Amino acid sequence: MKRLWVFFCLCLPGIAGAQTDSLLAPQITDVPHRQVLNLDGQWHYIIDPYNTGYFDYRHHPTADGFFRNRHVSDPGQLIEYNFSTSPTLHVPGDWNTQSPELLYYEGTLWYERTFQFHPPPHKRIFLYFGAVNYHGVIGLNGKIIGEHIGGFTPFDMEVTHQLADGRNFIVAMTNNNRHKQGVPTNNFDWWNYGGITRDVYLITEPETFIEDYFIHLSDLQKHIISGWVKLNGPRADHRRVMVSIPSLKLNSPCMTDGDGKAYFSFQAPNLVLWSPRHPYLYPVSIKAGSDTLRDEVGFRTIAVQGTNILLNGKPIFLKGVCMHEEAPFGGGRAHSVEQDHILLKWAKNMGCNFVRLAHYPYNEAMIREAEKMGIMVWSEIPVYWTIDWDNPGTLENAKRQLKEEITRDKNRANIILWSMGNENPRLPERLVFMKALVSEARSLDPSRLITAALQVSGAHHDTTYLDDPLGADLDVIGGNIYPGWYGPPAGPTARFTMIYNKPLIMSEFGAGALQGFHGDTTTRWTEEFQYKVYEEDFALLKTIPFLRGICPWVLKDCRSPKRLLPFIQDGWNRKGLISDQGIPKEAYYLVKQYYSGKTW
Ligand code: GCB
Repeated sequence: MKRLWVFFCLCLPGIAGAQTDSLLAPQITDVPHRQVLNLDGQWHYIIDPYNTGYFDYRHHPTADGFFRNRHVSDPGQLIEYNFSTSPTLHVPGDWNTQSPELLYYEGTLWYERTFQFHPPPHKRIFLYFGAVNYHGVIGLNGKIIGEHIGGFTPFDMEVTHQLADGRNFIVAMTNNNRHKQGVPTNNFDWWNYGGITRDVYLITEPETFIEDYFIHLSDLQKHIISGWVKLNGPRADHRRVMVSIPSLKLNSPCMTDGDGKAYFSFQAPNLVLWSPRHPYLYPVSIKAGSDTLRDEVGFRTIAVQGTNILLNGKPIFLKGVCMHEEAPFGGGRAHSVEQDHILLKWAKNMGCNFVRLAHYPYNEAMIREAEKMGIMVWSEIPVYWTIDWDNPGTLENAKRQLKEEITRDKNRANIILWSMGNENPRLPERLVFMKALVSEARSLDPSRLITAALQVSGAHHDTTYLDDPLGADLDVIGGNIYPGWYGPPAGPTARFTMIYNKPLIMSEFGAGALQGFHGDTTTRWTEEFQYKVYEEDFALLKTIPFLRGICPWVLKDCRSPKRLLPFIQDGWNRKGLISDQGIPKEAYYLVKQYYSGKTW
């Protein structure tokens, strides 16, 4: 029954915008510290624009189609696909940049790989995907075991009883079609990289194991650390759990309740706090029965007071930059710590203590790397521009992605802001949708600040106004402005005002330039033009008394099929401060200069 449902879901675009986790296991967190078999590498693939993999040779729909991974057993047999003689793609990685014929491809692509595994006794095994963009249906040894919608968050399935001793195979149907009712919808300004874009692991756990935990500094004055631990398995209830910070000689025992959840709270005197200047992480261990899980955790508080953002009780200014999760040289989805490190290093060298990870959740390694480097993070879900506000399935989908993001990253000290979306139009139905997301985020994680990148409503004389009603529900207002690029330049008398007595982050501003193209400051696309826009923007920004952070758009030129101007754009959004080949433009040095002198 479930399998047929999957088939119909794939074929009916109306349903494909919705999210299902009916076949998925609860989300396992802290995956980098678990015992895994890494299934990255070369996977066979079949491009299937007509969804043939769901039909048999008589053109009858079948639920398991290519998932069976059949091979001819006699030479007269008709089987019109063969994974083992098909080409390969590297996992993790987008398909677009691995083969010229796939650069613009949107549709279904099947992946297959075999692996050897000997299931150990008395263990539970989970198959984990870091991300599949946008829709993934996963099969193991010929049977569908899970389905996920949403291109930037992880999911896992328990496969303890589906694994064979020895040879096993996975077949994954992946589909990156854009949908009106999807999150994001069918119109966005980045490359729709398809495929298995993040790591694939087999996770081995004891029968009862630590599924998830939350640990944070809940009281700055009293140095109270609190949180919870969730066990999964037959012996999850009424069990002893020990939370320890060995370097502080702190051990906090607690007991799980009838739902397998244990709450703890303890005092940690002499705690060294996490901050960009001193991104200190403590080894933390959690022990429950035969399972021990480790992590490195930073402790800090984040709050708002009037128009100030307080990190560990002290006002901070966020010197940021917007990013896309795109490889530093030449584009493609970034998927390795090395790539992440280069991007973050570029930001850090420019003087950043903050990055806006626009417009979707990035890979976990990126967040952890930024945490080690002392870079604070704005993390966002892809509720971008206009989406299908009235569609309950779309709201469910957005909430699910938000939950998966927060579940994965809630223990990262550097994430200070959850962003609910970007530049959404001011419609009554959008307000209802966004308010629902804000209250979902607050109930999932009351310890962080909530923001969104809002559009300004226009300018009157020289004054730009921000009065989006969503601002009333946010802790920090994000504002996107493009004077001098999409509108008239910000002249010397330009001013910015908003109706909220809250901190403002100018979450986007900037201009395009083709690196190496020089001319005068009136010639669009020259580095000089971009530089001049930045000079004018900085002059305006200095006049805003409630400004508490800025993140220019964008760190590096990024691929976008919407950017069509020949010889200048050629499929790239050129607002990067750094070129697609990693070369800084003039404006990069201007931002660096501002950040080095900035004592706001
Ligand atoms: C925006 C969007 C961003 C675009 C950028 C641009 O306002 O938030 O995704 O790429 O403008 O370059 O126009």
